[in-house]
Amino acid sequence: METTRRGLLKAGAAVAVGAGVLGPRTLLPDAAAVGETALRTAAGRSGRYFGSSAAVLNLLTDPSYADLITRHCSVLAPENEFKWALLRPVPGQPYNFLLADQAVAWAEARGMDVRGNCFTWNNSNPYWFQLPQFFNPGNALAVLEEHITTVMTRYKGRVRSWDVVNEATNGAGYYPTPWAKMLGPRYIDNAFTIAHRADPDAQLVLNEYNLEYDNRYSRDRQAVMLRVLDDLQSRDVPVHALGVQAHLAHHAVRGQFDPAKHQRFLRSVASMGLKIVITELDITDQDLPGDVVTRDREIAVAYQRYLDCVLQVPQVEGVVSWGLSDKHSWLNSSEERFEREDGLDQRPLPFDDRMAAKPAYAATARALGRARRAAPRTR
Ligand code: 9MR
Repeated sequence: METTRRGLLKAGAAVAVGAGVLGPRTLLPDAAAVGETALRTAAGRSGRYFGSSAAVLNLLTDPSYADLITRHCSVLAPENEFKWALLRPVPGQPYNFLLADQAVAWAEARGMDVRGNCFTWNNSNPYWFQLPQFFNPGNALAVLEEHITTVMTRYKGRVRSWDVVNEATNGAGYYPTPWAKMLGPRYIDNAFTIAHRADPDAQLVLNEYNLEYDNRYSRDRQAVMLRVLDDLQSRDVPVHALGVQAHLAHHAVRGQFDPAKHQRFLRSVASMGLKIVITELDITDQDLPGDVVTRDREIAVAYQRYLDCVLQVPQVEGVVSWGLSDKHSWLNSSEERFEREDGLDQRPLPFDDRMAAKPAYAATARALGRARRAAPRTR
């Protein structure tokens, strides 16, 4: 996530503080009523998958978290292990596949599919992208090709879906990522073409954030995204799915989310023959009071609202949560912390920091349970 979005989420939260909480509480099931159905089982009933990101070090060192992910997920998205800075910290030196290999092996041992996040992004890049002797307009395409080809060839047939291009747009057009600066916006064509050559069977995803709301910023981003996808298709660029990150904020799901309009946007994407993956779902709670019961209830209402909307669209093929327990959410990690004014940890995920199901779990299970049947998978 980059600065603009962080700022927006915080600004929105500040406005919403003190606005009170609303929501169709009576519609919410509690965890006991749903039982503790595995979320992947609930998702499977409509032909979908349910997954989560996780840092492999957390999976290897926190057995209760490993059990939770194993039980509920049919897809693992290694949270950072495929990022450029980790795989290729030093130019000219061998790749460091240690953690990525462990993550893929962990998932395979449990029969889980893997989602790769991500190749080109503005963030998580190695320091040498800033040094012209290593990264410049003359060699950027070769650097891109070598990297994507090496990584995808290593995991060919083992990573089913890749976020080839991440966070490429803003409300006005293309976001000035290092790639856009070096190669112009056609770096997107290059990245997808290279990826398709490396593993023709892999699902190739354009992954984007803040496409969800009915506010000006999100609407502009949706319009840009439809244009970008249309342009890519007109040039036969092999993009197979749109990744909708769904890093949501409670106040925005409550006040700036119009399910009918969002479905319309998703259907426009689907009408282009593309699939849609919900790639990074979580819901921040800065605007809510500290009281855990209220917070958890309102976050669950937001989960229900969002998932009931997107799961009516058959081309939404699956949901990946960005972490499963609040204990390991990036929103609470020291580097990325999304501060609440009261200093409390965020509670953005379906399970609490002791791996106990929260109302958001029940809301997720219920939304998955009444989802419309998914269109058949093509990849
Ligand atoms: O959750 C990830 C966090 O641990 C990392 O420090 C951060 C930077 O690499 O990336 C976070 O994940 C991001 C994902 O890769 C792309 N979409 C936004 C996610 C949240 O920033």
